[in-house]
Amino acid sequence: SHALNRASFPASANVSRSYSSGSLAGLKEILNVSEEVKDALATNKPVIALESTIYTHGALGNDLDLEGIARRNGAVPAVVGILGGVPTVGLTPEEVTRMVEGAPKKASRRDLAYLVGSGMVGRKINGGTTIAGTMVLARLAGIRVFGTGGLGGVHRGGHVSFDISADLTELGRTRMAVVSSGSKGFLDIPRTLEYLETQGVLVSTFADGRRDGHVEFPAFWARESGIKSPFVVQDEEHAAAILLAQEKLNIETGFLFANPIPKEYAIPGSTMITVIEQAVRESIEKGVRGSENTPFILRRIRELTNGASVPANKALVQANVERAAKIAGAVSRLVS
Ligand code: PSU
Ligand code: MN
Repeated sequence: SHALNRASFPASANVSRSYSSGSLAGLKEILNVSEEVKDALATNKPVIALESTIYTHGALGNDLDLEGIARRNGAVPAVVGILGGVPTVGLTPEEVTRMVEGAPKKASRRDLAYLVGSGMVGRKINGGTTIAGTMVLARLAGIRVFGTGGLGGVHRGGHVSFDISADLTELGRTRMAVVSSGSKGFLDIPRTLEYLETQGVLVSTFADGRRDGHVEFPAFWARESGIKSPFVVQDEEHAAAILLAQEKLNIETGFLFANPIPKEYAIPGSTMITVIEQAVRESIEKGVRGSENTPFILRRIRELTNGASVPANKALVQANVERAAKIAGAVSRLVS
């Protein structure tokens, strides 16, 4: 059953004969883009990417209504994931449910070809795409903006363990505007920002009426991290202009647009600190490594706060999706 089933390879997929770097030949047969998303992209309608790890490994529940929020703010939502080995941009809610119930893997950049290639030989695996995995597939589809919760980062002790999220290197190599609430407090935020600087990634925080010198990089549940944001972005149109400037400059690097959690949902850093320290300590004691570390810590934080972290997490993702939709709208207006 491990024998390569040639018949299952798309006939003209560019897999063996004429490999040429940078060519997108064969992509159409492999990447499944929904009709709605395809049509929106072809007609310059705003489209935003949404990730699926949030559903498969984030355990926030399935009542986030991110698609509804995108639509109410003028953008077509494109949930990205790997359904039965097929990389898909524009999953329906039913497809997401099927994926969540079908023993999904967490799919970052390194996992994509394994899951897709396995599907080609009849081993149909589901993959919830992380921010990095979502960026790769959404970029191939031609999407420019992506709304999500919290970016992965350099883990505490990451300068020793090397646990540094592939989200950071992906931002360094893939042009996509990622809207997140900064990085989670369980990460090493100063080193995460250093790493993004090395990768050439613009980090810019929405001003929300604050003066430029007074805007901190947000820390997920908290609006402030104690660290000044490298740059400040005034509004969605400003973000869109930066994105289009990058295209004109032909720089393939991505952006992080940080959107602080809505004030009424923010949890003070001091409240989270003991919980975060316990969750991180347990992950080290148990030797939780690799891709399992972030889901482990997220689950423990949820348990240790008796679920109190969940409404805040939901609210910030929803606010980021709204921002992303508005940025996509501004991009469409600027290029039309
Ligand atoms: N933040 C959350 N929930 C999540 C994640 C981040 O609040 O589910 C996911 C995202 O998909 C992110 C991934 O890309 O965790 C990072 O995992 P890692 O640290 O293994 O790269
Ligand atoms: Mn990691």
